[in-house]
Amino acid sequence: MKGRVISSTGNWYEVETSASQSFACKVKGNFRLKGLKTTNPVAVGDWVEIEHDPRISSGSGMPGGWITSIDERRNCIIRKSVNLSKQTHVIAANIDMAFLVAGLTQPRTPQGFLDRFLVTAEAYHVPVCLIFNKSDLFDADMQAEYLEYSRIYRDIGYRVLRTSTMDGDGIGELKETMDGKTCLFAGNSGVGKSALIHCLAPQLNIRIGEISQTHLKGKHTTTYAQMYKLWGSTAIIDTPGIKEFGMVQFTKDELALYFPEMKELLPHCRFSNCTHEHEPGCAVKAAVNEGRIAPIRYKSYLNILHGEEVPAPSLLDNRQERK
Ligand SMILES: Nc1nc2c(ncn2[C@@H]2O[C@H](COP(=O)(O)OP(=O)(O)O)[C@@H](O)[C@H]2O)c(=O)[nH]1
Ligand SMILES: [Mg+2]
Ligand SMILES: [Zn+2]
Repeated sequence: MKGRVISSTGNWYEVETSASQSFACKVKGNFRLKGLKTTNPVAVGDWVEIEHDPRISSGSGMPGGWITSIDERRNCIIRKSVNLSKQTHVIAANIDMAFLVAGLTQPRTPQGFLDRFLVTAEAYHVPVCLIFNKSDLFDADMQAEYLEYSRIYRDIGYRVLRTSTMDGDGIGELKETMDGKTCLFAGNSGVGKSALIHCLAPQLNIRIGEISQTHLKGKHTTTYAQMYKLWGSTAIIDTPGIKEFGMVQFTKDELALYFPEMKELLPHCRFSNCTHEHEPGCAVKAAVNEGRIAPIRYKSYLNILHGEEVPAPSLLDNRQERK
């Protein structure tokens, strides 16, 4: 049977089949040995092949089974394993789109945060939709700022939406954008992630990004991602307990590859190891000077290059709200 991993507690994986039946599965032993330097061979979001086995029981009441194979992943999000520093832990796999909820007011999301998030998502091959929420609070200046942001980010290939959970602005468009996708919501605390999820699926009593009481009671310090169905095949992956995401290891000469508007220009720089900062014959700088690259994006590039910005934002819902 084919199914999708919707939650995991380390040893057990809950797999939902296309017939909406859930199985508590274990992974065949030889699987674990197959080389990969990850602490978990299977992650939430993975598409897997399972075999029902009545002898297997997790005590959860679900029928038991074995995961016998995993489909190739289109992308995955990883972090360094807590205990074994050389190993990585796959947090979630096969994310169709990450939604970065941003604020222009109450709170404001720094633009450097947006760009760092986008760089990280590019490195992970996860498409992004930017959501400017709380549009009911926008005054004329913020509205102008929103239009400027949407022009800049749409130009380089990102989807940009404006929403309000108060008056319903843009919620229909957001639903359309999410439809049929496995989504991940991120954004700094207070921007309205929980409110948006509640708007989208009021029937679901999920508290995205918040560690549930049951998790807190457990002795595990690590919590695991969980997939929730919103409607149809539309789902959201929640990743409680993970604050930082700064595990994308890229070298400085790779950085421009994660700026879509710079990527295509790179072959035209005079020097193949151009940092696009002060070299002569730099195609990126020429594009900035000619207005083909937004100055704020170039500034973010330089900030990240010099590591002067705030720590990398999480591609995962962050935990700042937890006291
Ligand atoms: N005015 C306004 N307030 C909002 C909107 N969305 C959320 N809020 C409020 O912003 C605060 C933080 O929202 P919450 O969903 O908890 O943010 P989270 O930390 O990103 O999950 C709450 O008081 C919400 O009621 C919105 O579209 N407009
Ligand atoms: Mg929240
Ligand atoms: Zn250059």
